[in-house]
Amino acid sequence: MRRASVRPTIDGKLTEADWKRADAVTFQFPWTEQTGAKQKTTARLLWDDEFLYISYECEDADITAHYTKRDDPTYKDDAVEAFINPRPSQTDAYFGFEMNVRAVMFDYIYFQAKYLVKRMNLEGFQLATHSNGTMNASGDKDQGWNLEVAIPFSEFEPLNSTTPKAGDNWTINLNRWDGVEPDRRLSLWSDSAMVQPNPHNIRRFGTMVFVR
Ligand SMILES: [Ca+2]
Ligand SMILES: [Ca+2]
Repeated sequence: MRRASVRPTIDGKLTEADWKRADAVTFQFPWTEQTGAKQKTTARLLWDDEFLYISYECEDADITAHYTKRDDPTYKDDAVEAFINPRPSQTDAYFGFEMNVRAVMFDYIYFQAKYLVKRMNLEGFQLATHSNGTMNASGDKDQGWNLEVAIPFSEFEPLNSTTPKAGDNWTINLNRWDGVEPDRRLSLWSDSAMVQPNPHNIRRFGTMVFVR
């Protein structure tokens, strides 16, 4: 993951030269029983001294989202997620950020795959989306939507109070929930190896390397 040369403007438009240079990952669909179109997601990461930046480009022919309040179950909408473990020497806890196309944040710390502490609320983050299509109108054909988020490194303090430097590794996964029941799909960067569609498996997170 490269450093940003200029702080991105968090507006949901991925026009920055740094985003164009950033390495891209695309999501896989491990659960063959899920039905509906396998719509492509491309995610990118950047960092600087203060923030971790994540962008998602989601192809989407039918954009839908209903939840509007902090900590609503945004994963039931068209949504993307970042699961972040800033201290890979432990596998007990990680941060979850689940964000829908309305730019609503559901943030929490998940502990021992049992205790979801949603009263953890990020401060100082920026989140924006940009849609090319119409939300909650199933009669037409949409193109897709983007999401752009900046998370201050200071917010990872409960698990890691040091600001990352070049050469550090964290582990993460990036996910997307897409579609309307019964045609609903979970895709992700690193296969969680769960039997049912479920992204929560910290032992299967991928490695994110901070590169100068
Ligand atoms: Ca931007
Ligand atoms: Ca929260």
